[in-house]
Amino acid sequence: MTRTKLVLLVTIFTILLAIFGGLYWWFNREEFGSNHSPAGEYWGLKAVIQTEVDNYVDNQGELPKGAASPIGTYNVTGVGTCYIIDVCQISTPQGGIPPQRVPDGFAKIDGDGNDNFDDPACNLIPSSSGQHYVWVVNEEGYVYSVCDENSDGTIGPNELTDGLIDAIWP
Ligand SMILES: [Ca+2]
Ligand SMILES: [Ca+2]
Repeated sequence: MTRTKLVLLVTIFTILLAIFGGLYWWFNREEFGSNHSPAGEYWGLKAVIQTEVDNYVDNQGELPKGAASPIGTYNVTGVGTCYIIDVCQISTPQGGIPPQRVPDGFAKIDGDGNDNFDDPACNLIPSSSGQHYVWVVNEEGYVYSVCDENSDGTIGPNELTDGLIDAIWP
């Protein structure tokens, strides 16, 4: 085999490798991006909130349920009374959720005492309108959510269930 033929062979082999690598990536890109599924986003955010709640409890010795007084409560099905989490208290100074950049998945509900933005001392706003979840914490510090499943702007009696509801996100 001449040197030219060898170089040609190696070049062709390299190009084929690149093509198959590209195809492999193309057909597996959904799998690689699975964290962007509703379930991936929901559980990812829940884990972040749980970490920030844990940090807050460690640092402050109390639940992040409002600066001056508790924002409000929801009675989560199968869990019991939970406090609405103050999004500002899990945003600073611990820093897991950057100030002014609340991620998707935090709902703002008309009226007082019913969502994560309702602490009068908190000036954060949701990432956009039409979000579905309000995040709460029970007395033991475990994070749960309730969901405005029917998008009517309230958390009704049938919407007090923890977890990703009907793949609704955010
Ligand atoms: Ca509200
Ligand atoms: Ca509702």
